[in-house]
Amino acid sequence: MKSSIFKPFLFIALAAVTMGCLQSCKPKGTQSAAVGDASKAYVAPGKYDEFYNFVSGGFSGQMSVYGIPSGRLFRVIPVFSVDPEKGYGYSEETKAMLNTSHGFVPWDDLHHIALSETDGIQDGRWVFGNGNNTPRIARVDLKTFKTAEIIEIPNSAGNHSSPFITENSEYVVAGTRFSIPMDNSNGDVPINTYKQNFKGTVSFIAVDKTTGNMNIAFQILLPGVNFDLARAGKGKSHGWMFFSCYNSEKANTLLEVNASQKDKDFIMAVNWKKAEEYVKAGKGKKVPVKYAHNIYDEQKHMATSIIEKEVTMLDSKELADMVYLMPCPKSPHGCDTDPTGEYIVGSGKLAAMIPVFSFTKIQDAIAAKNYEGEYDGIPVLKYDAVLHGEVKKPGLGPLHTEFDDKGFAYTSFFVSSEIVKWNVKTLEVVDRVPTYYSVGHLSIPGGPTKKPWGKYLIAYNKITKDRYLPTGPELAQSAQLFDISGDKMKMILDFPTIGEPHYAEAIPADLIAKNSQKIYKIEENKNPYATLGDKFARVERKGNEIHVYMTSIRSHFTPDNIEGVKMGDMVYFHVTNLEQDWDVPHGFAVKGANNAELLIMPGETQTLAWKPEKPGVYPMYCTDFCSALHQEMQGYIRVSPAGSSVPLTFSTGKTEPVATTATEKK
Ligand code: RUQ
Ligand code: CUA
Repeated sequence: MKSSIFKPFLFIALAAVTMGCLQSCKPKGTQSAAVGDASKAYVAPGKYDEFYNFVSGGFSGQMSVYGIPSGRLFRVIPVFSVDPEKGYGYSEETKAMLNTSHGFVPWDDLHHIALSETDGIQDGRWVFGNGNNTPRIARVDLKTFKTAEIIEIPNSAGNHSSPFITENSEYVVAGTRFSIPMDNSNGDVPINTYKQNFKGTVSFIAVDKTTGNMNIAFQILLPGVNFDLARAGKGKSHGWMFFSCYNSEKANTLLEVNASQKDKDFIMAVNWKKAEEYVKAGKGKKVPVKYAHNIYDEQKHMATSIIEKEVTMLDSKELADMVYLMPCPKSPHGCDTDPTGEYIVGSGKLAAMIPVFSFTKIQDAIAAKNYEGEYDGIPVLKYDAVLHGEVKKPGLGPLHTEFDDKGFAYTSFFVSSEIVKWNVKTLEVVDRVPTYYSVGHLSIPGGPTKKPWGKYLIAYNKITKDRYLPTGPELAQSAQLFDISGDKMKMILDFPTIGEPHYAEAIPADLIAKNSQKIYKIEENKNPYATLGDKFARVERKGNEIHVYMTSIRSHFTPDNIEGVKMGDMVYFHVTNLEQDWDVPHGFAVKGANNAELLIMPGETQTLAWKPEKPGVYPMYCTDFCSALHQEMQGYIRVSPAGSSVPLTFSTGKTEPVATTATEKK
């Protein structure tokens, strides 16, 4: 029955593919079936959600955090973006987070999420995200939900197959989407010398077990193809990383045609344990590069940025037994490994089936040197020798696959706008359900790990069309929630997302909630500009710099009257929030600052820099409703002309004149 419903559509859509139409098609007559049973997604007021969902924000450069099953938005975490709500990228302490080898870059395109793992199970410590455009990997600390570290990736462009993580968080990987001339070569070459001059790399970024701090352990120099996605092996395939590659044609123009010539591209299998041996044996070349490494110090409440100068490069042409290629039809996008680590699923965007590779067969084929040839010096394994089997006629435009806890895989189909559930061992399709519309990534709690938690599946759709009230030319981006606890998938909720959602991960709430930090301890505040009590509040002049050491506590600033600032001065408000209660941030804003507010957490110090543009009296106030007298939490700062003799004074609670000048006497 299933096939009779879908065959006509499959036929039409296949015809569309052959005609070169790869836009998504909206399934006909689906609108009536598109209303879900939301009672299963209902979380009563005051009740908690069962899972956190960390969702990439695409071209917003952010990450957002939702509750599942309610779809309630809890937080937007700025990562590769400035955020006026939190002052991230605006405060002096956070600006360095967005430093790169070519300066301050306050935007990026964040596609993929990776939650840290221990023994192949999500451990709730960190979440990683990639920046595509200025190749970067970020780490967000899940105690504070703040971006804690950003590392730039040299020799890379369009950092897309990133950041995928190994089962003990040994590494997050980053693969270049664009092949390019390497950073330390002469890049001024004709574009059509692609085949001679362009190379690809993948980077293995080691993650410190205790601190989470990242460093680029090594890069692997590879043929000039495009790397798209990646997944770590797990269990029996731990020690391997799999990357999908397209453009094995090495086209440098009109890729939609020229990179779709060959029947098969590749899944690349990297034996990273072997790579580690080569690094240890000194087989890596030290390559001069330049990349920024930014770390936020939790005690100083301050980021530092250093520029690193070198990376270790392993050449795939010279070092044997490290990299293998498996033919994969046709322009593969997703590359996903099942919970056992035995099966590797390649999703060829232009293929009408899904190939599933077997790790055991890959090992056998390598041992028997069962190659069909070489590609730029890298052995290409025989397709039939490594194939577990193909999922036949699953749908059109397969993109990504997630796994549940019962041996099933769920693949998203962009062109036919549906999710298809299939049995990983038997490769039989057992269920399919439409999405509204044109799904990209999928997420099942624990879906990419050794231990999927199952229960829900979330689809992140590319097109919303008629799902929500219109909001002008651009509609809300959208996710859809499915109940997968039974045999059949059931849609139970639509919810809008921030930015374009790509990959997301979901994790049981208790793995994170129990560690969530409530305050910063004031006695641990090591910010060099901290003011650890009202009595230390002061204003100091250092040449043309005015440093205001200010405290905030319900409901006043100390000091709240400042005079003696002169034109040409740069004023730094170093505001320390003395509160030691959960959820009592204070804000800080001063009129005329061409910047953002500060939002200062309890026990934290943050700094706003302000250069006054003309003499006058400027109000300042707390921006976050903090008590019944929040509206009274305000003050003034007076700015005088450059040559003025107004002395530098500051006070709180003083009403007599603090300064007298000739003009005021009149
Ligand atoms: S991608 S919609 Cu940038 Cu992960 Cu597949
Ligand atoms: Cu402090 Cu409002």
